[in-house]
Amino acid sequence: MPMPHRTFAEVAKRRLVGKEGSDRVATIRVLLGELPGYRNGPYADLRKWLEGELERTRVRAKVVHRDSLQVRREGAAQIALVGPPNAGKSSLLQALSDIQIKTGDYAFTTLRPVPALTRIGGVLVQLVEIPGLIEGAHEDRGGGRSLLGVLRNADAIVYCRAAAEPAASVDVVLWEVAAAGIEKRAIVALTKSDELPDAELDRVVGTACGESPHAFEAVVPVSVLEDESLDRLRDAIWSLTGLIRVRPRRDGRVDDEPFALPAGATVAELADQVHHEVARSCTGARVWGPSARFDGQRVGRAHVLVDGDVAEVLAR
Ligand SMILES: Nc1nc2c(ncn2[C@@H]2O[C@H](COP(=O)(O)OP(=O)(O)OP(=O)(O)O)[C@@H](O)[C@H]2O)c(=O)[nH]1
Ligand SMILES: [Mg+2]
Repeated sequence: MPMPHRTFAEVAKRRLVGKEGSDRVATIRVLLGELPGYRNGPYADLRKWLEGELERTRVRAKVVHRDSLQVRREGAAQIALVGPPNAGKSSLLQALSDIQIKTGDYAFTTLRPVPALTRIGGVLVQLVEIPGLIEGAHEDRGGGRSLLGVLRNADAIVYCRAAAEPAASVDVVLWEVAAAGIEKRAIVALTKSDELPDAELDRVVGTACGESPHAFEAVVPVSVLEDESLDRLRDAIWSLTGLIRVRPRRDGRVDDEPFALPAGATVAELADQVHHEVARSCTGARVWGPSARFDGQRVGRAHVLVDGDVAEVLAR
């Protein structure tokens, strides 16, 4: 008995997440081998889709070759990590995801933008370390223009600064980003916070923004040695995305995987993410959580959802 085609499609998509190049091609080949050989119907459609993916993966591999700085977007949002050399960007990337990346006690360990996925409250968010922004980057020193190009595509920025270093250590990076005309929501991560005693750290948090004209939404001390500080950074990064998490409820069961929706999203928009068809027939929802006045409140299509809600879409 072959796997139901819908299940197969889900499994296939899951197995392809985060894979590129030869790795992705190999996975697609295996999937094609597992697919029943019907000539029409849903399995034939899946075959067509997988063959298309094979072709698109090959094209992308060539493009990546020519312009290796492009970062393919994945997840609900893309957040850039920038900062002076040796600030601990790669270490944060590693601590927040499961990638293995070179870290080192010297400048310019990382030479290209490195993406990694991190899960925040059940939603995947892409982090990208953007290394090597040096003075003159906006005039293309050190290949700065394409690095700044990657930054321009991001949704928000985490400026990384070692807590024990002076505030001025991020000035060059701030200045280059501003000179490139890039303005985005941003926070400061005060990295390696374990290197300072608490009292000293409090003082640094209070003065972290220095003379900088940038408005930071938060200053978060963080150490890769302290899981709690990493969770606080995750929360701050989530706020930067401007998204809300809503968990769908179906047949009395709450799904673990939330939907990520733009802040201010309504029940109708949630229904649209569940399925376009559902959006049309949706009459409202039952809501649990912060936007509900009581558990299971019946609301209309225009009800505005908030982060942490659980909603059961009602359809005709
Ligand atoms: N004590 C302590 N050391 C850290 C922490 N995070 C990073 N480091 C150290 O700081 C050094 C630099 O870390 P990296 O993660 O390579 O820094 P980076 O910003 O990626 O550096 P470049 O890619 O070279 O620009 C390494 O020796 C790390 O072990 C931390 O939370 N605490
Ligand atoms: Mg690095």
